[in-house]
Amino acid sequence: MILVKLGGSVITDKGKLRSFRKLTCERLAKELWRARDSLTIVHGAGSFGHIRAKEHGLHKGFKRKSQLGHVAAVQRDVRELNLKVLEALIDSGIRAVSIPPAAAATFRGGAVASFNPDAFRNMTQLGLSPVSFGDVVPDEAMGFSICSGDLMMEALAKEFEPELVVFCADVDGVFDRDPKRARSARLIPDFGRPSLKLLGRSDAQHADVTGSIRGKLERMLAIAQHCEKCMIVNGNVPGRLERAISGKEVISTVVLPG
Ligand code: IP8
Repeated sequence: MILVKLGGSVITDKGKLRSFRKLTCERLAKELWRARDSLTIVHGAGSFGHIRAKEHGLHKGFKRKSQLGHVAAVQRDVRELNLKVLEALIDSGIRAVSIPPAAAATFRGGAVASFNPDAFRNMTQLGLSPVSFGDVVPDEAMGFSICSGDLMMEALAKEFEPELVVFCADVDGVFDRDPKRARSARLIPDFGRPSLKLLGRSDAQHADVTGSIRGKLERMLAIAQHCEKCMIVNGNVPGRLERAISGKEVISTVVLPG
């Protein structure tokens, strides 16, 4: 199995509420189709989730009744995005079916409390490609919480031990500094746990409702323990995703088990 995360910053314009990057998503769908392998896909929420979730503190769980309308709106918005992604995938020939996180997992304190892989397994065995996504989910401790697509990636990697895990980001991989701010930033081609020390100072100011870059990298290091290869590629550059999933050489960061 190949497990792919389509990052929210690639398939949406993260600065503009509910803005879908249709052409990019359609291109990525075509690249995925050419892989012609057993595929499980997870996508981020981008501007269909993060903007409103941050504005109303949805990542902090239930605090006041006035949040509830926003919980409903974010749930609706990420489903709208999910439909758009499904449409792009199906149009490109991938038999994509949606599995929202709460259909397969329960959550406590913002973490996965239990995970039932049956829906993913059954769909995959039939020859379908499950598609999950970042969502607002019921939470046994917090009332509700945000399930990042990365949480689903980790649960799926642990369960299915894919041969390849690919994270599609809006940068070439992991850099020693923020490549969008520092022109001298250097790509780290192989990223292991010791490489965490190479990262610039706290990136908390870039954190979204599902955490900082450092936190996301910690999760990828954990995922790398459950697959043969885990890599980050730039989804904005045509062909990179396709090269990655066909095992060709490609500009990327390979995340080493740590
Ligand atoms: O974009 C976030 O998922 P992510 C989900 O994969 C929401 O981190 C609702 C903000």
